[in-house]
Amino acid sequence: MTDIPAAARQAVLQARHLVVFTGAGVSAESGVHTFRDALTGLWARFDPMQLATPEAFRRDPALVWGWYEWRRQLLLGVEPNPAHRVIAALEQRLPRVTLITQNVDDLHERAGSRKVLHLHGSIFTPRCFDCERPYKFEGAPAMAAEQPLEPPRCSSCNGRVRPGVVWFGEALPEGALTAAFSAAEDCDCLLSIGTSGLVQPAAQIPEVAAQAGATVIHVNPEAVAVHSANQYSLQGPAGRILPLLLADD
Ligand code: BV8
Ligand code: ZN
Repeated sequence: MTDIPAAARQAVLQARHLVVFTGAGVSAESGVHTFRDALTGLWARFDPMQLATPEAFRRDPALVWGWYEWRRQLLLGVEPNPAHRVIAALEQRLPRVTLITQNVDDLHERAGSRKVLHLHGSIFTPRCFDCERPYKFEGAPAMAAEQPLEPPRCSSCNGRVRPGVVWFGEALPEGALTAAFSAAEDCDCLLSIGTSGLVQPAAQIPEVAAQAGATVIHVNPEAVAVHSANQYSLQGPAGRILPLLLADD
């Protein structure tokens, strides 16, 4: 049983302003592939970095759209896990919580989190690649397996519809990014859950909080290098570690 150092638990439960910063690992126990999982099927031959770009979509829209529809279909079949639920419970309990996610799923919202800053957009908000007009999905994708799928067309300009995510080489949404950085500067505790910290500029968020003097706590089955007394690496799956924060309540 991984117990949580009392000082780390206290820093979270007594935070004036807690920032929760999540990556793909927070959804792993819901059965959602992280980026570093070996992807199955058609996608095993492609590196997500090569699929999640505007160039890839221009080059082969059906391959990219098929990849996202496969992921959306998987997401429609999974549930939030205890990690998502503890994060939603912390929002109810603490004076101020800012939830920042790199994930494009809606599991935080489905677990009850009310305000989620999506730094990399959402798979559930497609729009026209040309005129940016939002597109409304007509029901669930009907994919027997991972396969290329021709994207729908925009009703006003006939452009191809693209996923509502931020691709590599694309700017992050201004509002969410500004709010995320100012929350990191203001918080007194930051919980970083399930991220490999490789993608910029999101990966700077925990560092900004640490520089501002916040206690920074990493939750990850892999040890995260910590360099000061007010940083902690809680090694283990988020679905098991996070409930310990609220244990013996
Ligand atoms: C930008 C949406 C500028 C899409 C994503 C060099 C060359 C080219 C580009 C760059 C470069 N250097 C920097 C860049 C910029 C680039 C970048 O950072 N590249 C990296 C790879 C080097 N960044 C960008 O391009 C960004 N845009 O910079 O724009 C600009 C400015 C103005 C105008 C124009 C342009 C945009 C980046 C956003 C990309 N989109 N997602 C989609 O989802 O398909 S990124 C995507 O990958 C995710 O959103 C996430 O951010 C990232 C994956 O990271 P993680 O979430 O950490 O997941 P990962 O799988 O890596 O790790 C999972 C972790 O969980 C692991 O640590 C694992 O141990 C842990 N775990 C596993 N199980 C559990 C667990 N933890 C807890 N519990 C468990 N059970
Ligand atoms: Zn259009």
